[in-house]
Amino acid sequence: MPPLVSVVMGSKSDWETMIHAVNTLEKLGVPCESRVLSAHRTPDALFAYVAEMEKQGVEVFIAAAGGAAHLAGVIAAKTLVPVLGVPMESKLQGLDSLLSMVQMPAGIQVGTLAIGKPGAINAALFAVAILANKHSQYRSGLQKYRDEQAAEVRDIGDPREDGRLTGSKVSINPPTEP
Ligand code: RP5
Repeated sequence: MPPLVSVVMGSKSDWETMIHAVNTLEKLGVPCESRVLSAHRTPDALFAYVAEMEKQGVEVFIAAAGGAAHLAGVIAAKTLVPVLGVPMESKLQGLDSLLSMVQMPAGIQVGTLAIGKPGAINAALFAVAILANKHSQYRSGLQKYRDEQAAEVRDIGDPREDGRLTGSKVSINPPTEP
């Protein structure tokens, strides 16, 4: 089945974060593919890839990059397909990546998600929400994902009695005065 979502990242060092986007797409049954292509190291290959993906009918690009982080903006400049950007953690904790990605000048749109793993997962969910407008079969998967997430939270009950939370650094009970 041709991919509906393409996950592009600027470096193989981004994969340990972006695997969470791909895992989420696969969990929801979305055909996707993933590539390492850089806006500055392999610009010509990137342009050729974006054109090829458009031809194959891809409906969302997810682009991950760190530092100067122009990958999402460059892809968005070459296609009308929606582009979701995920800023990678970096030497500046990803703040450089976030600001670079989110501060696209008016005229070329990139939907920027959170830094790192949360952004990777949410980019995948956002892509599925976009697809669900046209491909209604993905709506039920998204609903199921939310229902399971809600059930996990409801199941916790009193955190003091939940073995899964043992060892958490979070102090549920404030220290009492002696
Ligand atoms: C960006 O530079 C990549 O997206 C990556 O996040 C960052 C560092 O790349 P490497 O030096 O690890 O290849 O282009």
